[in-house]
Amino acid sequence: MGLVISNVFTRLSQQKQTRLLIVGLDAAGKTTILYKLKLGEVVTTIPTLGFNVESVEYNNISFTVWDVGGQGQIRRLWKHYYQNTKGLIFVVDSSDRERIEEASSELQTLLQEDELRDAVVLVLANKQDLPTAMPVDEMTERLGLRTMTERTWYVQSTCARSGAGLYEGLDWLSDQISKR
Ligand SMILES: Nc1nc2c(ncn2[C@@H]2O[C@H](COP(=O)(O)OP(=O)(O)O)[C@@H](O)[C@H]2O)c(=O)[nH]1
Ligand SMILES: [Mg+2]
Repeated sequence: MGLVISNVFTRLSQQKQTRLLIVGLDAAGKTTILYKLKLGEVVTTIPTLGFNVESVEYNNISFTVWDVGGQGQIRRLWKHYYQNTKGLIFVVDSSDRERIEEASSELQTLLQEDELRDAVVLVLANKQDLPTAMPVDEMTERLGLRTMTERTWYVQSTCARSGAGLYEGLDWLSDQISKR
């Protein structure tokens, strides 16, 4: 995986600085993805109580990961991480039907952030190995992406545990970003 990923990100590494955000509801599989990619040492920081940020630097690319959802003060702190974001990777647990609407509304809220307006959007429909997982088509529909024509987005099915689909998704992302 490590080697393959280094190929995927070669193009991006040639750019000055690329920030990629990996966000989604808790338990979607973000941390699993981060470790699966084996990009380097994962550093966890806690800017304030209850808000965990994981980050990895890989060449000129920084990956920043946190859980979205919930209410209150914490939301305002997210903004500190929006600047220079070229790619938004939104991870969803495809088997979590109960929270798919919450995930959708979090994604829509993020997409309205001014500083994220130019970010390319990669949705990872994760946990596709589970028998109850919603297929990509249904995820696309439920996340309200079909009608979203003003953004560049893509939904990739993944299984973070095995790593399946991660390479394909990131390949699409780095391709889109390096085109800009
Ligand atoms: N079956 C299955 N479980 C997964 C997958 N990805 C993550 N998980 C599990 O889901 C749980 C939450 O994953 P984690 O990475 O901590 O989610 P995070 O809160 O988004 O960082 C863990 O028990 C993972 O092992 C997947 O693709 N398939
Ligand atoms: Mg996590």
